[in-house]
Amino acid sequence: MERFNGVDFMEVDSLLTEEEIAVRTTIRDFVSDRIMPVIEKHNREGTFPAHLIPEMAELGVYGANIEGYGCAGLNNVAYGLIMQELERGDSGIRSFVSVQGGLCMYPILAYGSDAQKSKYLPEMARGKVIGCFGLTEADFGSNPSGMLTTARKDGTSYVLNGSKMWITNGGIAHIAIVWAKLDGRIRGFIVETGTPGYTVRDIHGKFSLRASVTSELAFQDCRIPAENILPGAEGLKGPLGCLNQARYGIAWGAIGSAMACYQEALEYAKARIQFEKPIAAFQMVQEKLAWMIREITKGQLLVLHAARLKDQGKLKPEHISLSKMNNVHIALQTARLAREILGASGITDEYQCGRHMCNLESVYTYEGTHDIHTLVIGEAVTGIPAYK
Ligand code: TGC
Ligand code: FAD
Repeated sequence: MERFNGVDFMEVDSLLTEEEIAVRTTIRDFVSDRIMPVIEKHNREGTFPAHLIPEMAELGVYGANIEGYGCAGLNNVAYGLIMQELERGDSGIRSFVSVQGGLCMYPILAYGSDAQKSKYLPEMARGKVIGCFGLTEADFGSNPSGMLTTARKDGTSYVLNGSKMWITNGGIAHIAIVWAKLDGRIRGFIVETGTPGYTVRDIHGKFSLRASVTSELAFQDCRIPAENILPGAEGLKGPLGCLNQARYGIAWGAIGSAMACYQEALEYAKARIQFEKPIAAFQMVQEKLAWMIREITKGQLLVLHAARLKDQGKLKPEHISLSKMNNVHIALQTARLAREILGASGITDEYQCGRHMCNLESVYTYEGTHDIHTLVIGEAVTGIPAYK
């Protein structure tokens, strides 16, 4: 498979360590060799390339920034570069890894008991146990605090009732991290997916994230052992703490999609002849390419700074909101411009930009919509919440 050499207009690589570059090279090669040859087929057929799960475990991508439990223990730059490279392949692959690490391993690590950590984390790092994260409900997306799913203590069990919508990895998961109200307060539960009363229905007909499994989960008197509650999480800040991890990864991942689209548009523009010239020679095409590389470069610097702050324990939720919303926005615009530069060719899956463009529509909406992140930043700068 043809190598991808990355996009680095302003020597951003000079700010990376040798180890960070080595991690990136490993994942970049994996994406070129193992993801690119199969991704259009999976996207067309609407299937997730599950055969890659153990291969990605070998590379240490699940919970890669977690210390111990068989995880890679990388810093947050290397972790971000993994997300970037995976999303250069496809947002669905990065989603799978984000959910596994940021939304399922992280809550067990941060809020779980020692027994839960040793039971699940090593198996999850090895890709033997796959997780999904159930926060959103059909009527409670941006406003998860209104959720209707409940948990009731009954002897040595909790009994769950309700449903969750739009759940990544739902149909292929072995465990679900489910957020439900216990006596009116949001708590997290580990639900093993074979439990009686737990059902899953995959959502079809998606034009976005087609190479990712998205499902609805339903709980009808679903009885789980009392030890499956996450003891350290209470209130909405529990799930929002997990979203901080995954949103951070998305901010990096979006740059990967943008780099793929930019590279494709640049090569196409240099090769495509109209009016006896390569279209790259026209000012209006150059303006688009210049916009893309300008925004990609700013996005690269933004996430690199965010990563260094995260490694120092200084990254705040509003910094993550700014990084996620900015980078997904510019990635989506880059994909649209690339599609435009490719003309009619841009609407077929012989090229990547259309797939990235459709994927990024989901990325723009999930993990907090663009507008919700705008309001998070609005609250941070004014001190006034404007969600309600
Ligand atoms: P609010 O009253 O502001 O906050 C409730 C409590 O949470 C605390 N908090 C945070 N804690 C940690 N991290 C954050 N980012 C936090 N933001 C707020 C806050 O301090 C408070 O704590 P306490 O001690 O006072 O209880 O809550 P609100 O109900 O007004 O909502 C605020 C809002 C709108 C920002 C929040 O609900 C939100 O972020 N909504 C968006 C929902 C969302 O992002 N859903 C994502 C679902 S998962 C998903 O999409 C996975 S896709 C995965 C993939 O495939 O990659
Ligand atoms: P709504 O909340 O109904 O929003 C609709 C529109 O209204 C948006 O434009 C929004 O910005 C706007 N809006 C809402 N409130 C306000 C406000 N206060 N001010 C201004 N504008 C507002 N969830 C999970 O829990 N786990 C998962 O694994 C998961 N995976 C997903 C995978 C995919 C492919 C998709 C598409 C979604 C996934 N989600 C998941 C759900 C996702 O987090 C929600 O779709 C998202 O939070 C938005 O909720 P909603 O779709 O209900 O939109």
